[in-house]
Amino acid sequence: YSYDGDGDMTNDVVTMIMVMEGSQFFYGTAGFRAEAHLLPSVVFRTAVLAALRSAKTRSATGLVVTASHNPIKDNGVKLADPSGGMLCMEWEEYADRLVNAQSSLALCELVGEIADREGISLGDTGGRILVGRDTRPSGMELVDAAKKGISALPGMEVLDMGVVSTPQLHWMVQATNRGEPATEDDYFADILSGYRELATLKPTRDARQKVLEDPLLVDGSNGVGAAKLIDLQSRAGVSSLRFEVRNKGEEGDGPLNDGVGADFVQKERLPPAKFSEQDIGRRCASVDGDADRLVYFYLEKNQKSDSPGGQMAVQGDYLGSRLTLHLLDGDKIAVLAALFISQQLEELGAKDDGNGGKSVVGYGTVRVGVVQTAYANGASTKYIKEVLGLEVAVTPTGVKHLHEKAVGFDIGIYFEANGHGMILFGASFLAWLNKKQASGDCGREGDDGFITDRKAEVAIARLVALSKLVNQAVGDALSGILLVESILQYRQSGLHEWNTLYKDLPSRQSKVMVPDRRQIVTKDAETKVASPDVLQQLIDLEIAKYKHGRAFVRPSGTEDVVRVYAEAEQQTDADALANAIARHIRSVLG
Ligand code: G16
Repeated sequence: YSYDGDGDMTNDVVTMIMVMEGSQFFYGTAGFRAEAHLLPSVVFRTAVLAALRSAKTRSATGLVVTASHNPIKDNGVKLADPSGGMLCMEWEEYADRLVNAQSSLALCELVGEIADREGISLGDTGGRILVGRDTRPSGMELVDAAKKGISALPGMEVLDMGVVSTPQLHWMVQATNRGEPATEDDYFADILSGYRELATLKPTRDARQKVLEDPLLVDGSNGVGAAKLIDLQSRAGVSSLRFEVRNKGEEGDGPLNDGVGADFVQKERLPPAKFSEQDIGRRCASVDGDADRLVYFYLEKNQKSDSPGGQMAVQGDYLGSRLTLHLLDGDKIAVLAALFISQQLEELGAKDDGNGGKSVVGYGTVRVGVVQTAYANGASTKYIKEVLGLEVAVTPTGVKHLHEKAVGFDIGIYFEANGHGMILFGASFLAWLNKKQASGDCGREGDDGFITDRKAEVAIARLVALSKLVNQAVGDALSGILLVESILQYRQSGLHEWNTLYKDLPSRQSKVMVPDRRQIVTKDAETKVASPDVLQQLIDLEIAKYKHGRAFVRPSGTEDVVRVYAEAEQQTDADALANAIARHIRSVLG
């Protein structure tokens, strides 16, 4: 509690501990999200939890005020654990209970209960919480609520990092707990050092390198990513990294995430605002509102178009009329990264061990795995398993699940189709790479002494550089751009060649609004509905009608909708399957 000079609880704190009567909040896929005016109390209470977690772990934790891809009227709050990853899932239950406690007394009792269970002495807490926010207008007020929640526990230090991307805040928490400098300058220096190292390890230049000489055209979703990308480019100071950023959230630009951003491009398969016929053939990318998701795309003139030219009234006019958008989503990024890593392991002389691992002399088995969700296009999974010969693991939606699985690999590549993901290097394999690089002993004993294996040496240097370039805390669109640009430069190819590595099966995603989405309970990594069972029976009957049909439904953890995914051999079939399932959801759930 905070008290004013007379010992009364201050008004603003009283406001913070009130809960909206009848409201129910769930920590969901990635923190609490709702219309911003509902959130001061939610943020205050979540901040109390961030402080408790810091006290428990005796490490810094993070709190970021953002609703990522949601519309501008929403806001939200997510917590970063001391590792820099998402809040440990066992503590999500505490978050739900704290936020939904119906009185100040119940709230205080609950704080006491958590402290007892976790062995935290409330009289002797201490800790540090890094707080950040995205560009939403409601952000400042909610950061104030967070600061009050943190200060409700004695001895807590708040570090206000200001407007940052969500992945920057996660990175800062990770760096702080490693005892390393953790400012925004340090973040940029870290990811750029990996980029610069990789750039020096490109294969010899040839004429095809021209492919990447144009700047990358980036849709900033009118959010925090736009300014950060411009900053990244100016700090990089290299000609190979040039961006033309549109939708920067400046005067004359539209609202955050409205007809722009990675979520819009990936779900609608439409060009974002301010992209047009002029951009045909250019290398384009789109980030989301808090810059933790990334997709690439390019536009092509639609040959079948018979629609007249002239101004386009709405963006939707594009599709099926004048422009075709070729999407390179999270699955394609995962494949590009997996291919690059496999090539480096080959240069290191790795051999398949017959159990999905790669055997590397001097280290042993290197397990490389790709972690996906049910949204992954079936064609990407097939390519990873059959062409690259790598293991694939499937988890429920939410990077917290994918990250947990990826930790089990020496190199865990995880990406959701929506563009959220990263590459995680296991500590022992990374230590081995670093040691090899430092000792320079890549080679073998020959008749005339030690023969350096230049190929292996370069491959090791590339993998070490990759581990620096990729934000090791959480999926990050900025570091993702450095990753993709580096690999394209290495391959000396553009988006078309990347896109033709494999052909996506046609798919359709849609959202259905129902009175209570939580009536749907899923199982088997969200691929099946456990209840109501009749819904799964109806879905199975629909799937059976289409060649290569696959579909599933799940309640969203960030929006008040049920999501539908359908895949089939033909686009019209995928659309029909998604529509039929949406109708069944309405008829079963109302
Ligand atoms: C968050 C999560 C992602 C998840 C996405 C959609 O992304 O971090 O892992 O894929 O929500 O989740 P759902 O389908 O449950 O709404 P973001 O970018 O919105 O923070």
